[in-house]
Amino acid sequence: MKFAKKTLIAISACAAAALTTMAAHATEFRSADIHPDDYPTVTAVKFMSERLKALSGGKHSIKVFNNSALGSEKDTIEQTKIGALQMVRVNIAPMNNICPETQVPTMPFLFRSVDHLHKVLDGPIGEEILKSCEKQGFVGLAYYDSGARSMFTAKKPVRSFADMKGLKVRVQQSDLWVSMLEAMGANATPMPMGEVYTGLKTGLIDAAENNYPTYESARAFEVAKYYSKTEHSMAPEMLLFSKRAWDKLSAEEQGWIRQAAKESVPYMRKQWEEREVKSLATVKAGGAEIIEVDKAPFQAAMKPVYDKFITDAKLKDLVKRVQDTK
Ligand code: GTR
Repeated sequence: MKFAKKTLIAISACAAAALTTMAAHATEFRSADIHPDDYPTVTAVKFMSERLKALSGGKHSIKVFNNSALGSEKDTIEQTKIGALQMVRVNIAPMNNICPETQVPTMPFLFRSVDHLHKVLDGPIGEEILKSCEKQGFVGLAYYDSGARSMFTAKKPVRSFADMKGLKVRVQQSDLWVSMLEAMGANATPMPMGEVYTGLKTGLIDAAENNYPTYESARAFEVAKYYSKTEHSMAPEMLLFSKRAWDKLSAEEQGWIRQAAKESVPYMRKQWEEREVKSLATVKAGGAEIIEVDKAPFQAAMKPVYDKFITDAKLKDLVKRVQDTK
Protein backbone atom coordinates (compact mmCIF):
# COMPACT_ATOMS: atom_id res chain seq x y z
CA MET A 1 0.00 0.00 0.00
CA LYS A 2 2.78 2.34 1.07
CA PHE A 3 4.73 1.49 -2.05
CA ALA A 4 1.72 2.11 -4.29
CA LYS A 5 1.24 5.53 -2.77
CA LYS A 6 4.90 6.40 -3.37
CA THR A 7 4.62 5.22 -6.94
CA LEU A 8 1.56 7.37 -7.42
CA ILE A 9 3.37 10.40 -6.07
CA ALA A 10 6.27 9.70 -8.41
CA ILE A 11 3.92 9.38 -11.37
CA SER A 12 2.11 12.65 -10.61
CA ALA A 13 5.48 14.38 -10.13
CA CYS A 14 6.49 13.16 -13.58
CA ALA A 15 3.22 14.35 -15.08
CA ALA A 16 3.64 17.75 -13.46
CA ALA A 17 7.22 17.97 -14.73
CA ALA A 18 6.06 17.05 -18.21
CA LEU A 19 3.49 19.82 -18.15
CA THR A 20 6.00 22.36 -16.85
CA THR A 21 8.45 21.56 -19.59
CA MET A 22 5.69 21.59 -22.18
CA ALA A 23 6.42 25.24 -22.84
CA ALA A 24 10.11 24.63 -23.41
CA HIS A 25 9.90 21.68 -25.83
CA ALA A 26 8.24 20.98 -29.13
CA THR A 27 4.70 19.88 -28.51
CA GLU A 28 2.17 18.09 -30.62
CA PHE A 29 -1.14 19.06 -29.06
CA ARG A 30 -3.90 16.48 -29.21
CA SER A 31 -7.28 17.54 -30.56
CA ALA A 32 -10.48 15.50 -30.97
CA ASP A 33 -13.29 15.51 -33.52
CA ILE A 34 -16.10 13.07 -34.31
CA HIS A 35 -16.04 13.66 -38.07
CA PRO A 36 -14.24 11.79 -40.90
CA ASP A 37 -10.93 12.90 -42.45
CA ASP A 38 -12.30 15.12 -45.21
CA TYR A 39 -14.92 16.93 -43.09
CA PRO A 40 -14.36 20.73 -42.98
CA THR A 41 -13.92 20.87 -39.19
CA VAL A 42 -11.13 18.27 -39.43
CA THR A 43 -9.34 19.82 -42.42
CA ALA A 44 -9.59 23.25 -40.73
CA VAL A 45 -7.80 22.05 -37.57
CA LYS A 46 -5.14 20.43 -39.77
CA PHE A 47 -4.74 23.80 -41.48
CA MET A 48 -4.51 25.42 -38.06
CA SER A 49 -1.72 22.97 -37.20
CA GLU A 50 0.26 24.05 -40.28
CA ARG A 51 -0.17 27.71 -39.34
CA LEU A 52 0.84 27.00 -35.74
CA LYS A 53 3.95 25.19 -36.95
CA ALA A 54 4.89 28.19 -39.11
CA LEU A 55 4.18 30.78 -36.41
CA SER A 56 6.11 28.85 -33.74
CA GLY A 57 9.11 28.13 -35.96
CA GLY A 58 8.33 24.39 -35.95
CA LYS A 59 7.91 24.16 -32.20
CA HIS A 60 4.22 23.32 -31.96
CA SER A 61 1.66 21.45 -34.01
CA ILE A 62 -1.68 19.68 -33.55
CA LYS A 63 -2.56 16.05 -34.12
CA VAL A 64 -6.24 15.49 -34.85
CA PHE A 65 -7.90 12.34 -33.47
CA ASN A 66 -11.06 12.30 -35.53
CA ASN A 67 -13.76 9.73 -36.36
CA SER A 68 -14.72 9.68 -32.66
CA ALA A 69 -11.40 7.89 -31.95
CA LEU A 70 -11.35 9.36 -28.44
CA GLY A 71 -15.09 9.07 -27.79
CA SER A 72 -18.25 11.14 -28.14
CA GLU A 73 -18.26 14.92 -27.95
CA LYS A 74 -19.38 14.76 -24.32
CA ASP A 75 -16.44 12.41 -23.51
CA THR A 76 -13.85 14.55 -25.27
CA ILE A 77 -15.13 17.72 -23.60
CA GLU A 78 -14.53 16.03 -20.25
CA GLN A 79 -11.03 14.94 -21.31
CA THR A 80 -10.28 18.52 -22.35
CA LYS A 81 -11.49 19.89 -19.04
CA ILE A 82 -9.06 17.74 -17.07
CA GLY A 83 -6.21 18.44 -19.50
CA ALA A 84 -5.91 14.87 -20.84
CA LEU A 85 -6.64 16.41 -24.22
CA GLN A 86 -5.35 19.88 -25.11
CA MET A 87 -7.98 20.80 -27.67
CA VAL A 88 -11.38 19.77 -28.94
CA ARG A 89 -13.66 20.70 -31.81
CA VAL A 90 -17.31 20.17 -30.92
CA ASN A 91 -20.68 21.58 -31.72
CA ILE A 92 -21.77 24.28 -29.28
CA ALA A 93 -24.73 22.11 -28.10
CA PRO A 94 -22.87 19.73 -25.75
CA MET A 95 -21.46 22.86 -24.05
CA ASN A 96 -24.99 24.15 -23.27
CA ASN A 97 -25.26 22.40 -19.90
CA ILE A 98 -21.71 23.43 -18.91
CA CYS A 99 -21.61 27.05 -19.90
CA PRO A 100 -25.06 28.76 -20.08
CA GLU A 101 -24.01 31.56 -22.46
CA THR A 102 -23.46 28.93 -25.19
CA GLN A 103 -27.22 28.42 -25.20
CA VAL A 104 -27.65 31.75 -26.95
CA PRO A 105 -26.24 30.86 -30.42
CA THR A 106 -28.02 27.50 -30.12
CA MET A 107 -31.48 29.08 -29.73
CA PRO A 108 -34.03 28.14 -32.40
CA PHE A 109 -34.66 30.56 -35.26
CA LEU A 110 -32.36 33.17 -33.73
CA PHE A 111 -30.15 33.97 -36.71
CA ARG A 112 -31.72 35.46 -39.82
CA SER A 113 -28.94 34.40 -42.18
CA VAL A 114 -25.35 33.16 -42.35
CA ASP A 115 -24.26 36.81 -42.62
CA HIS A 116 -26.12 37.65 -39.41
CA LEU A 117 -24.51 34.65 -37.67
CA HIS A 118 -21.02 35.70 -38.81
CA LYS A 119 -21.56 39.32 -37.71
CA VAL A 120 -22.57 38.16 -34.23
CA LEU A 121 -19.90 35.50 -33.77
CA ASP A 122 -17.07 37.59 -35.23
CA GLY A 123 -17.94 40.54 -32.97
CA PRO A 124 -18.02 41.30 -29.23
CA ILE A 125 -21.00 38.98 -28.53
CA GLY A 126 -19.15 36.00 -29.98
CA GLU A 127 -16.06 36.95 -27.98
CA GLU A 128 -18.05 37.28 -24.76
CA ILE A 129 -19.57 33.80 -25.18
CA LEU A 130 -16.15 32.23 -25.89
CA LYS A 131 -14.74 33.94 -22.81
CA SER A 132 -17.61 32.75 -20.62
CA CYS A 133 -16.40 29.13 -20.87
CA GLU A 134 -13.05 29.95 -19.23
CA LYS A 135 -14.35 29.60 -15.68
CA GLN A 136 -15.47 26.10 -16.61
CA GLY A 137 -11.96 25.15 -17.78
CA PHE A 138 -12.12 25.96 -21.51
CA VAL A 139 -10.35 28.65 -23.50
CA GLY A 140 -12.64 29.40 -26.44
CA LEU A 141 -10.53 29.92 -29.57
CA ALA A 142 -12.97 30.17 -32.46
CA TYR A 143 -16.31 29.27 -34.00
CA TYR A 144 -16.68 27.28 -37.19
CA ASP A 145 -19.71 27.15 -39.47
CA SER A 146 -22.31 24.43 -39.23
CA GLY A 147 -25.05 25.71 -41.54
CA ALA A 148 -28.68 25.19 -40.54
CA ARG A 149 -30.04 22.02 -38.97
CA SER A 150 -33.18 20.32 -40.34
CA MET A 151 -35.23 17.21 -39.59
CA PHE A 152 -34.76 13.89 -41.33
CA THR A 153 -37.05 10.89 -40.90
CA ALA A 154 -36.88 7.20 -41.69
CA LYS A 155 -40.47 6.11 -42.30
CA LYS A 156 -42.78 9.00 -42.97
CA PRO A 157 -41.87 12.49 -44.09
CA VAL A 158 -42.39 15.64 -42.05
CA ARG A 159 -44.35 17.89 -44.41
CA SER A 160 -45.90 20.10 -41.75
CA PHE A 161 -45.57 20.92 -38.06
CA ALA A 162 -48.33 18.42 -37.19
CA ASP A 163 -46.17 15.56 -38.56
CA MET A 164 -43.72 16.05 -35.68
CA LYS A 165 -46.25 14.76 -33.15
CA GLY A 166 -44.96 11.69 -31.30
CA LEU A 167 -41.84 11.22 -33.45
CA LYS A 168 -38.88 9.75 -31.57
CA VAL A 169 -36.09 12.16 -32.44
CA ARG A 170 -32.42 11.85 -31.56
CA VAL A 171 -31.01 15.09 -30.16
CA GLN A 172 -27.58 16.26 -29.04
CA GLN A 173 -26.66 15.85 -25.38
CA SER A 174 -28.15 19.11 -24.16
CA ASP A 175 -31.27 19.91 -22.07
CA LEU A 176 -32.04 22.80 -24.38
CA TRP A 177 -32.21 20.42 -27.34
CA VAL A 178 -34.55 18.08 -25.49
CA SER A 179 -36.92 20.99 -24.79
CA MET A 180 -36.71 22.25 -28.35
CA LEU A 181 -37.90 18.96 -29.80
CA GLU A 182 -40.51 18.49 -27.09
CA ALA A 183 -41.89 21.92 -27.97
CA MET A 184 -42.29 20.59 -31.51
CA GLY A 185 -44.41 17.72 -30.18
CA ALA A 186 -41.69 15.07 -30.54
CA ASN A 187 -40.14 12.67 -28.04
CA ALA A 188 -36.52 13.69 -27.69
CA THR A 189 -33.80 11.07 -27.15
CA PRO A 190 -30.30 12.46 -26.43
CA MET A 191 -27.49 10.25 -27.78
CA PRO A 192 -24.03 10.64 -29.35
CA MET A 193 -23.86 11.19 -33.10
CA GLY A 194 -22.01 7.89 -33.55
CA GLU A 195 -25.18 5.96 -32.64
CA VAL A 196 -27.55 7.75 -35.01
CA TYR A 197 -27.13 5.55 -38.11
CA THR A 198 -27.82 2.32 -36.21
CA GLY A 199 -30.60 3.97 -34.22
CA LEU A 200 -32.40 4.93 -37.42
CA LYS A 201 -31.75 1.59 -39.05
CA THR A 202 -33.04 -0.48 -36.14
CA GLY A 203 -36.03 1.77 -35.48
CA LEU A 204 -34.79 2.80 -32.03
CA ILE A 205 -35.41 6.37 -33.25
CA ASP A 206 -37.67 7.65 -36.05
CA ALA A 207 -35.71 10.76 -36.85
CA ALA A 208 -32.74 13.00 -36.20
CA GLU A 209 -31.77 16.46 -37.33
CA ASN A 210 -28.62 17.93 -38.79
CA ASN A 211 -27.05 19.97 -41.61
CA TYR A 212 -26.47 18.51 -45.11
CA PRO A 213 -22.77 17.65 -44.57
CA THR A 214 -23.41 15.51 -41.47
CA TYR A 215 -26.59 13.97 -42.96
CA GLU A 216 -24.32 12.94 -45.82
CA SER A 217 -21.07 12.00 -44.03
CA ALA A 218 -22.84 9.91 -41.36
CA ARG A 219 -24.64 8.13 -44.25
CA ALA A 220 -27.92 8.92 -42.45
CA PHE A 221 -29.61 9.53 -45.83
CA GLU A 222 -29.36 5.80 -46.51
CA VAL A 223 -31.64 5.02 -43.55
CA ALA A 224 -33.71 8.23 -43.31
CA LYS A 225 -34.45 9.52 -46.78
CA TYR A 226 -36.90 12.33 -45.98
CA TYR A 227 -35.07 15.59 -45.28
CA SER A 228 -37.48 18.36 -44.25
CA LYS A 229 -36.07 21.88 -44.35
CA THR A 230 -37.12 23.13 -40.93
CA GLU A 231 -33.78 24.95 -40.48
CA HIS A 232 -34.62 25.31 -36.79
CA SER A 233 -31.13 26.08 -35.42
CA MET A 234 -27.80 27.37 -36.67
CA ALA A 235 -25.85 26.16 -33.63
CA PRO A 236 -22.20 26.71 -34.65
CA GLU A 237 -19.11 24.59 -34.02
CA MET A 238 -16.56 25.56 -31.34
CA LEU A 239 -12.84 25.16 -30.95
CA LEU A 240 -11.86 24.87 -27.29
CA PHE A 241 -8.45 24.62 -25.62
CA SER A 242 -7.97 23.07 -22.19
CA LYS A 243 -7.47 25.85 -19.64
CA ARG A 244 -5.25 23.50 -17.62
CA ALA A 245 -2.89 23.04 -20.57
CA TRP A 246 -3.22 26.69 -21.59
CA ASP A 247 -1.99 28.00 -18.24
CA LYS A 248 1.26 26.06 -18.69
CA LEU A 249 2.07 27.92 -21.90
CA SER A 250 3.86 31.24 -22.28
CA ALA A 251 1.98 34.33 -23.47
CA GLU A 252 3.85 34.06 -26.76
CA GLU A 253 2.75 30.47 -27.28
CA GLN A 254 -0.84 31.33 -26.39
CA GLY A 255 -0.66 34.12 -28.96
CA TRP A 256 0.47 31.69 -31.69
CA ILE A 257 -2.40 29.33 -30.90
CA ARG A 258 -4.97 32.13 -30.93
CA GLN A 259 -3.57 33.45 -34.19
CA ALA A 260 -3.51 30.04 -35.90
CA ALA A 261 -7.09 29.34 -34.78
CA LYS A 262 -8.21 32.71 -36.10
CA GLU A 263 -6.58 32.07 -39.45
CA SER A 264 -8.31 28.72 -39.77
CA VAL A 265 -11.77 30.34 -39.70
CA PRO A 266 -11.92 31.79 -43.25
CA TYR A 267 -10.31 28.57 -44.51
CA MET A 268 -13.05 26.53 -42.81
CA ARG A 269 -15.84 28.77 -44.09
CA LYS A 270 -14.73 28.29 -47.68
CA GLN A 271 -14.51 24.51 -47.24
CA TRP A 272 -17.92 24.55 -45.59
CA GLU A 273 -19.65 26.41 -48.43
CA GLU A 274 -18.27 23.92 -50.93
CA ARG A 275 -19.15 20.93 -48.77
CA GLU A 276 -22.80 22.00 -48.31
CA VAL A 277 -23.26 22.02 -52.09
CA LYS A 278 -21.44 18.73 -52.57
CA SER A 279 -23.30 17.00 -49.74
CA LEU A 280 -26.69 18.09 -51.04
CA ALA A 281 -25.84 16.62 -54.45
CA THR A 282 -24.64 13.37 -52.84
CA VAL A 283 -27.75 12.85 -50.71
CA LYS A 284 -30.06 13.62 -53.63
CA ALA A 285 -28.19 11.16 -55.83
CA GLY A 286 -28.49 8.65 -52.97
CA GLY A 287 -32.29 8.92 -53.02
CA ALA A 288 -33.00 11.58 -50.39
CA GLU A 289 -36.14 13.64 -50.85
CA ILE A 290 -35.68 17.30 -49.91
CA ILE A 291 -38.96 18.70 -48.56
CA GLU A 292 -39.89 22.37 -48.16
CA VAL A 293 -41.92 23.03 -44.99
CA ASP A 294 -43.72 26.04 -43.61
CA LYS A 295 -41.39 27.15 -40.82
CA ALA A 296 -43.83 29.61 -39.20
CA PRO A 297 -45.59 27.10 -36.88
CA PHE A 298 -42.19 25.68 -35.82
CA GLN A 299 -40.99 29.15 -34.95
CA ALA A 300 -44.21 30.03 -33.13
CA ALA A 301 -43.87 26.92 -30.94
CA MET A 302 -40.44 27.99 -29.63
CA LYS A 303 -41.60 30.64 -27.13
CA PRO A 304 -41.65 28.21 -24.15
CA VAL A 305 -38.06 27.21 -24.99
CA TYR A 306 -36.93 30.83 -24.77
CA ASP A 307 -38.94 31.26 -21.54
CA LYS A 308 -37.33 28.19 -19.99
CA PHE A 309 -33.68 28.76 -20.96
CA ILE A 310 -33.23 32.49 -21.46
CA THR A 311 -34.02 33.28 -17.87
CA ASP A 312 -31.54 35.69 -16.32
CA ALA A 313 -30.83 39.29 -17.29
CA LYS A 314 -27.47 38.41 -18.83
CA LEU A 315 -28.88 35.82 -21.26
CA LYS A 316 -31.85 38.06 -22.10
CA ASP A 317 -29.49 40.88 -22.90
CA LEU A 318 -27.33 38.63 -25.10
CA VAL A 319 -30.36 37.42 -27.08
CA LYS A 320 -31.57 40.99 -27.53
CA ARG A 321 -28.16 42.13 -28.71
CA VAL A 322 -28.06 39.26 -31.22
CA GLN A 323 -31.51 40.20 -32.51
CA ASP A 324 -30.50 43.87 -32.75
CA THR A 325 -27.33 43.09 -34.72
CA LYS A 326 -27.92 44.31 -38.27
C1 GTR B 1 -22.77 18.00 -36.42
C2 GTR B 1 -21.65 18.67 -35.68
C3 GTR B 1 -21.05 17.74 -34.67
C4 GTR B 1 -22.10 17.09 -33.81
C5 GTR B 1 -23.22 16.52 -34.62
C6 GTR B 1 -24.33 15.99 -33.73
O1 GTR B 1 -23.37 18.93 -37.28
O2 GTR B 1 -20.64 19.05 -36.57
O3 GTR B 1 -20.13 18.45 -33.91
O4 GTR B 1 -22.61 18.00 -32.92
O5 GTR B 1 -23.74 17.49 -35.52
O6 GTR B 1 -25.49 16.17 -34.06
O7 GTR B 1 -24.01 15.36 -32.72
